[in-house]
Amino acid sequence: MQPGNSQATGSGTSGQTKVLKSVCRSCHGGCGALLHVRDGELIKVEGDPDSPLNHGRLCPIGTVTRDLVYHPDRLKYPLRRIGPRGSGKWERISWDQALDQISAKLLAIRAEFGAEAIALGTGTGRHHIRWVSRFGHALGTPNWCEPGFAQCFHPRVNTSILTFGDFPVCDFTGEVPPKCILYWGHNPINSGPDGETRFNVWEALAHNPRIIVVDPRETELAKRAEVWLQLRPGTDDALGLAMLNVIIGEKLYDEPFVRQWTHGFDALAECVARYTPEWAEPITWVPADKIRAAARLFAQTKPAMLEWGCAIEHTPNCIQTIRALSMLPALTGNVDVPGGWVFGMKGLGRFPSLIEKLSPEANAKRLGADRFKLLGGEGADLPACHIPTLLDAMLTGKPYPVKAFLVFGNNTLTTYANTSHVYEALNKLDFMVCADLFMTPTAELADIVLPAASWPELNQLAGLPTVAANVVLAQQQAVRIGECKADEEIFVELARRMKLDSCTESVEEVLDAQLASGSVGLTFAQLKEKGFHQIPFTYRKYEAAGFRTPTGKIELYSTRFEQMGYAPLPYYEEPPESPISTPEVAADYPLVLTTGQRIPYFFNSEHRQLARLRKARPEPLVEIHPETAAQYGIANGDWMWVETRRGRMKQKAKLTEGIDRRVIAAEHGWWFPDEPAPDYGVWRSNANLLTDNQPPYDPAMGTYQLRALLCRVAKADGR
Ligand SMILES: Nc1nc2c(c(=O)[nH]1)N[C@H]1C(S)=C(S)[C@@H](COP(=O)(O)OP(=O)(O)OC[C@H]3O[C@@H](n4cnc5c(=O)[nH]c(N)nc54)[C@H](O)[C@@H]3O)O[C@H]1N2
Ligand SMILES: Nc1nc2c(c(=O)[nH]1)N[C@H]1C(S)=C(S)[C@@H](COP(=O)(O)OP(=O)(O)OC[C@H]3O[C@@H](n4cnc5c(=O)[nH]c(N)nc54)[C@H](O)[C@@H]3O)O[C@H]1N2
Ligand code: SF4
Ligand SMILES: [Mo]
Repeated sequence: MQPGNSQATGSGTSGQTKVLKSVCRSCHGGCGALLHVRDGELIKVEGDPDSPLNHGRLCPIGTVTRDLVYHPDRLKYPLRRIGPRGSGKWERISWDQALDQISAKLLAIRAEFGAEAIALGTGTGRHHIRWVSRFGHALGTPNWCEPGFAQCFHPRVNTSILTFGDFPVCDFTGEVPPKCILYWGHNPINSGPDGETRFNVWEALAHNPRIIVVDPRETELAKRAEVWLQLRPGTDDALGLAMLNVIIGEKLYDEPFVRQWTHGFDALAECVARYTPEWAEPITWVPADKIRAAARLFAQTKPAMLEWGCAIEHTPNCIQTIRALSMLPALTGNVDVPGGWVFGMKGLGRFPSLIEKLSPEANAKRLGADRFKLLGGEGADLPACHIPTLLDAMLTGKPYPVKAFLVFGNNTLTTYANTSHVYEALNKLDFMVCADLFMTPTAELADIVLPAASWPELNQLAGLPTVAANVVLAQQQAVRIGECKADEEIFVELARRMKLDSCTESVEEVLDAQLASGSVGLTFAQLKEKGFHQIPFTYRKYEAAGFRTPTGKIELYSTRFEQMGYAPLPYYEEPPESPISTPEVAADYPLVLTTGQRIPYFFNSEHRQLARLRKARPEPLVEIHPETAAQYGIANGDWMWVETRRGRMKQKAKLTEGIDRRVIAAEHGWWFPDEPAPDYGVWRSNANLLTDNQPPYDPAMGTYQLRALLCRVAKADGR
């Protein structure tokens, strides 16, 4: 820890402790936090007891925030690479030098190849995520991306907006607790729901709801569940369609609601008639009678909510899976009701994304947007480019060259699928910049590395649940480490230096403008004092205004999908690599692989530096059934190879009866910051050495395959 390196904002006199209200952003965020500052140092971080989102609690990651802020390996000043790419040789430079060099290089690339030759990358749900596209739009490039975008949350958001006219979230903070929760491909005990806090989930569980879990692994929630559907990874859509078949076939739906508020029920009924539980059983490996039991329990217990996770978004049929699953609450009338799915109050206001700065020609150049309209085109809420198409453009110069990549908070080599392909593409770039808290194997490939401020070091707004924004919170700067800058500040300074005609206002001006366009009625300075603002909630908003879809109803039959050339009704498609679709591959790679079940101590590839967290999970774990392990001579705790057609990696075997004999589950995000630069062991235990970023993709979203692949295993000699 280096106390001399930090300085508190405000005027606390020596010895006096100042307590600032903020919001933790070490995951997707949301927990209210109290930052205790004395003599310019962050001395304590605790949960805010007043926050309706966590009632004073913090998870293991939030608890060690001080260790993160003051970690000796934090990047503290800008660096310029002095050896060849990947040589690990760096020199310290000033911010002026860094910004001048970046500015000159980007202007030169823009002049020679066009703005679209500059791409921007970021990470999931970051405080600055909207600023990445804002800066891109000001610069004139439509190409920004995030490895979760086609794979995480946004498929649910965009599909829901087209189906319901809005994005539904679970009503965790209302008066009425849910009586039934269906957890689908989601384990919020470990992860926290996307855009809501895990503590709200725990509070709902305290009311003893009836629980249904759809998961190939026996999680803590699966152990508590009344019905656990242990499906084959990647077959969620088949299971969802079979549940719809039961709900419609046995007339378990809410008939008056369906009649008045849905569009296309008869077409859906006809569509799912063939998807019987008996049809689904051999595909999903779930017995037909269990599928019936789950469908009946969900339909007959009210209020019920669907808590869905990213597992359903890690397959190339993700959009139709989401469409099918979203019809479970819709048909059972669990929409915008207390204790069910609700639409939020949108308190946060409109973020000035500067998308209007992109000309129609520039917009049309967004890589992949012509094919994947829910990702980058007319069906997208926040249009982004398609990562595999971007990587191809870096590699081949087609459809046009991409020369520069600016990465603000992503460890590309660990979280993009198919690491070897990604590595090859990044090595083709003319210019790469990484802003991060720490040096990473990805940042080692950059030309310039910038030190980013961590969450207690910066000002921002957060709206929880994400998209719904019923609670608006201020994140506020308590300290600053070294020469770190908030990503937002870096964008403003770069825009000014490049003499762009927008994105040059100060961060606080933008925060105020955003608040002014919402319903909170406070400036950022006022909200900081208050900490958070909760918007009074109303249910059944559709009764006054209808649903914001072309038909004014929930579109079981989607007119917008039809218009864009996508299937208006859900259908099942077998994963592209599976025992059924590629038996010839299965002959060599007989096991089904899923990756990425969340670890409570780390956020994706982060936090391996933090000793107190790493002690809880020193090494990566891969789950395997004891009988399968025995077949390959693998014992609990052995290092074990997992190999696919793309490559191999090793993790430590965790033998468990809670997984099917035919399934392997590997953790994602692994690298070893304690090992030598420039690789930091990223080629050893990284699940994305196994995953696939090649076609087929989801036809509407461009999603690739992370969770239903074929693999083989073998005992490894050691680490
Ligand atoms: N502590 C912590 N919290 C996190 C994260 C983290 O890394 N660490 N990551 C954040 C991110 S980016 C996200 S998207 C969320 C994700 O959080 P969740 O949505 O909860 O997702 P996971 O834990 O990845 O997976 C949930 C479950 O899906 C199961 N699963 C695997 N394959 C399949 C399948 O094919 N079908 C079904 N139905 N289930 C399957 C896994 O066994 C796992 O138990 O968590 C966020 N929160
Ligand atoms: N195999 C497999 N791959 C997956 C998944 C899976 O389940 N399986 N999950 C996918 C999903 S759902 C997602 S969302 C993505 C997640 O992918 P990302 O969200 O991109 O996560 P990371 O690659 O871990 O990148 C986070 C980086 O940001 C840095 N960082 C943290 N805070 C800040 C900050 O304030 N500013 C800056 N500049 N940097 C910061 C961290 O140090 C870290 O290096 O991964 C995807 N990849
Ligand atoms: S759940 Fe997320 S927001 Fe809450 S304390 Fe943990 S890391 Fe922070
Ligand atoms: Mo994610």
